[in-house]
Amino acid sequence: NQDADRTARLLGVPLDLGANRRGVDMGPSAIRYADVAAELAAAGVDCIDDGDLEVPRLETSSPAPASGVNDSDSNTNTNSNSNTNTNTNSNSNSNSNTNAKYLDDIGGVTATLADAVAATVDDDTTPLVLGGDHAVAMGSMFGSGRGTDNGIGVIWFDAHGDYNTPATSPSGNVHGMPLAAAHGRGSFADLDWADTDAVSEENTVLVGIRSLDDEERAALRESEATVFTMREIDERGITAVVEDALEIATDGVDGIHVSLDLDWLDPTVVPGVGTPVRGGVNYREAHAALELVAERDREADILRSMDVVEVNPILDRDNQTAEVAAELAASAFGKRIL
Ligand code: 6HN
Ligand code: MN
Ligand code: MN
Ligand code: MN
Repeated sequence: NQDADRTARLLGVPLDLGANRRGVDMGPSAIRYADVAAELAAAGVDCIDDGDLEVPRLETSSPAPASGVNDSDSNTNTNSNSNTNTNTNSNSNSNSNTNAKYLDDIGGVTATLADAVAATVDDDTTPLVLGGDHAVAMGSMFGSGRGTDNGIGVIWFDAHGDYNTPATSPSGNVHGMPLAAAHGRGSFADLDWADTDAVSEENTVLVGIRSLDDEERAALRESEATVFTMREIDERGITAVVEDALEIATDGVDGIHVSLDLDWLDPTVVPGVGTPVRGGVNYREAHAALELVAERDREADILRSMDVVEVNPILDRDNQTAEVAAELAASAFGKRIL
């Protein structure tokens, strides 16, 4: 054990409304079963487990929003029934969020999570949010950045960009949208639960990306975010890329949020994810990346919050994806070999 000055607070969010695969709601349970608390203890981190947030069940939720907001983006994907809308509110385009399934319920959960994350950070404790699908990261980021003067940076370890909006999403699944929401893009700018000041766009870095939708790619290109694809990792190696990511993410902000989608790794290492994409980082590269986060944190106290998401026990084998999630969280929180 190393001496630690850090306390982690586990916040489980068994949300699957943002993904189209059922099973990711069991992620928090599987990560606890993989003994994340013991992994953190081995990193010298005290661990408080706050249990799980209450999350609406898919069976009793409605995918359509109770109240849409206007989306000014060019919109090729919304339902074709917008003309038959009885239009009880003043928006002529009030159906534009119908292409974001369960967005109202997800907004409720992320607002609650944001409060819990903000309170945890205020308490000088580091939230470790256990997903759940990647939509939970909205709550992590909005809460972590709340009340900061300069916003926070974000490092987004993922196969995907998660930069769709309700107007551009080909699937309607909100787990493909959280980073766009953090930047206040599209109709997210009008949703009262989306805190568009929490995250600094220019301090946002995506690492290991290998799957983008066409409109999502265009939006990322014109954004101020930095994208390091797998190609950069092939050419320059994981440590050089993550050093750059840390430099960019931490510059002039009040700390960073680290968001780890397990599908960042190669599916041969982590079979238990709902949207696998071949060609991800291997086990050792993943650890090197998160160890670099911890190293920078020891120097400059940069890590405000983290989430580990998209663990799907139904698709997993012998809980190995949950185990990798727990181990990687420990690396980010400072576990050392020597
Ligand atoms: N994730 N780009 C696809 C979509 O449906 O928007 C996939 C998103 C995957 C999201 O893995 O967190
Ligand atoms: Mn992903
Ligand atoms: Mn993701
Ligand atoms: Mn600290």
